[in-house]
Amino acid sequence: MGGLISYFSQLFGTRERRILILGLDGAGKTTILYRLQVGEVVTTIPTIGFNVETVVHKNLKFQVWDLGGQTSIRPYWRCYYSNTDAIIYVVDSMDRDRIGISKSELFAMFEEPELKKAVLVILANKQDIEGAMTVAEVVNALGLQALKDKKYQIFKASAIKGWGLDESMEWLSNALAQQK
Ligand code: G3D
Ligand code: MG
Repeated sequence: MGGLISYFSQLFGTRERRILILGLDGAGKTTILYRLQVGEVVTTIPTIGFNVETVVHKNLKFQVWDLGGQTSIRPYWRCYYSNTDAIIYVVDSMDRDRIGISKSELFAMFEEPELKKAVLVILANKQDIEGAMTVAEVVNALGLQALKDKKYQIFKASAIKGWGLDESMEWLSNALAQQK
């Protein structure tokens, strides 16, 4: 099998798990998806300006798209929200200019009833670049202190170097295993 998918093996044979990998464009989502080595990535374009990358391995389904940008396409995202078990929210720790937009997108997701019970993993990505925001800075900039009732964890990560992916996926897998 190989790759990080081995962390999720405890979930195989149970019900389907749906995991969304979200964040602004350029955050590193596609890089992470490939890095997870789940399987073949299939890209579909349900509507203009919005493409979805999907990877399925046994009963695990990962789907990726870019948040931010045109608000007119936002309603289409809802088609993908139902039965979401987890969200991997990827932040570009170098992108100080758009961390505020990333925050708004994150909090907009919490308004979605379908996503209320989803476990949240935040990856403060691009930690390999000198001058990147620290995890503490990302926590502050995203206003994560406001998340009182949400099950979440933030990790420092580098999709390029492979940092933080093992720990974060292990945490996620355990959190999902505890979900009813
Ligand atoms: P997205 O799918 O969220 O839009 P991508 O983002 O995965 O396409 O990544 C956007 C760019 O950031 C890519 O560079 C990618 O190589 C780079 N990147 C992703 N993760 C990291 C990281 O952890 N560290 C560094 N240094 N770069 C990263 P290009 O040049 O291909 O646009
Ligand atoms: Mg991408």
